[in-house]
Amino acid sequence: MIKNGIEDLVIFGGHPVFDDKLHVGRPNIGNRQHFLDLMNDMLDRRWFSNEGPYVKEFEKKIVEYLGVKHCIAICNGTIALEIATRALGLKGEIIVPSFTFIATAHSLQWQEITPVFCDIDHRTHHINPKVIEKMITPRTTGIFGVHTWGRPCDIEALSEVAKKYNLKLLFDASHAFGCSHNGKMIGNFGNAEVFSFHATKFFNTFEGGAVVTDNDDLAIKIRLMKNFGFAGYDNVIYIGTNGKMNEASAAMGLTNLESIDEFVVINRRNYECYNSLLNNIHGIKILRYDDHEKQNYQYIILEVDESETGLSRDKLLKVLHAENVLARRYFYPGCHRMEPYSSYHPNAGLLLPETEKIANKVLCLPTGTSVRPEDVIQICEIIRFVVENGVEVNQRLSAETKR
Ligand code: T4K
Repeated sequence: MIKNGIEDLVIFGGHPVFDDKLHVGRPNIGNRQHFLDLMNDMLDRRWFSNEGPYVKEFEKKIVEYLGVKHCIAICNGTIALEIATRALGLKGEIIVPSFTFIATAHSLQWQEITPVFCDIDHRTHHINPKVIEKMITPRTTGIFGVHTWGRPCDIEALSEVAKKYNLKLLFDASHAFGCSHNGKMIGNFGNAEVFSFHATKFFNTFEGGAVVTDNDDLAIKIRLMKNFGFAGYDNVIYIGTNGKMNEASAAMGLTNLESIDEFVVINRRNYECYNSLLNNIHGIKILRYDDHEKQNYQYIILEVDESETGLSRDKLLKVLHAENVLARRYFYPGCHRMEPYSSYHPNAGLLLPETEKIANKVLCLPTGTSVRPEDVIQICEIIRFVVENGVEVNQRLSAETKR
């Protein structure tokens, strides 16, 4: 490692370990030529959207891959959440974790449904089913579980609460494409599950998403709603929107589906490398995946315990960014601390102690097919070096901030 003393850190005047920026969320890309061939055919065909042949094939392949009855491809995950919510007839209040990407909450508020933020279990980072019952009111119509980091939330417990109170259960499975729970692919649970296929996701269609469900009537409704509510020419039977996936996205999806196993192999290699190099650093905990299930290993998640490292997550982040390692604080500061929610309920944090604790500790590191093992080794060496010199780095950063 090239750092002999803390003055070698870029933040104190040294040279960066990486010349180019290393991002979290660099897209995984399948066979380029295959994609370009599909694009050529698409241009020849002059069919770009509106249930084109690639979208139909893509939906069929997703149905086969997940073992679900229906897949409706959508233009992105946020619109997919909105459409699924509306098609399920949800209104009033829906219980959601605050520790999630803002789109989970916004997809509800956009429809004037109130997201009621529920605390997480700090061990799993998932909505805590034990707390949910306390948040149910006569206005509650549903629960959103989020399979954060691709690890399934407590599906059985959530299903029980939903059944007991006659609530709909929808899963935001944006992180969990290609993952399983008890051997069954994510996509098969609750009333419906929603995926994001955004560029930064394990599996991407540039922008994109899908709703998957086994419910025939719900699937028909979603399919109509994503096309303005049109049921044939000149006949609109629901309020709808434009949620259609375009053909270029579907072609990217078809291309990437063929390489999905290779993406997993690379992500797993990176995860194992991170895991072995970081697991004995005091105050740094890496989130583990259950190797008995199918995983996509897309998120390398650390919890930084300042009482042991001597410096906060935010200071570690600052040092890493200076070295061109663009780690991210997903999902800081929690939806309840963002607008409009923080104005509506300024004291919501009092009911979300675990969310607040985890949102202040979590750091997400770069992985994916663009990240090489030698990059991972270097990133881990920087982290080890900074934590080993945590007290000194902290003091110096604090002194510089005061100046
Ligand atoms: N629910 C959950 C739980 C979600 O995580 C998300 C999306 C959704 C719902 C909504 O699904 P979508 O409507 O997005 O399909 C990013 C993504 O934009 C967002 O899709 C994702 N979650 C979220 C976790 O991360 P930002 O604001 O952090 O994006 P940004 O622009 O900072 O990009 C992230 C990193 O990725 C950057 O470091 C650069 C890199 N990047 C990004 C793009 C777009 C690339 O290298 N290439 C690219 O093409 O939200």
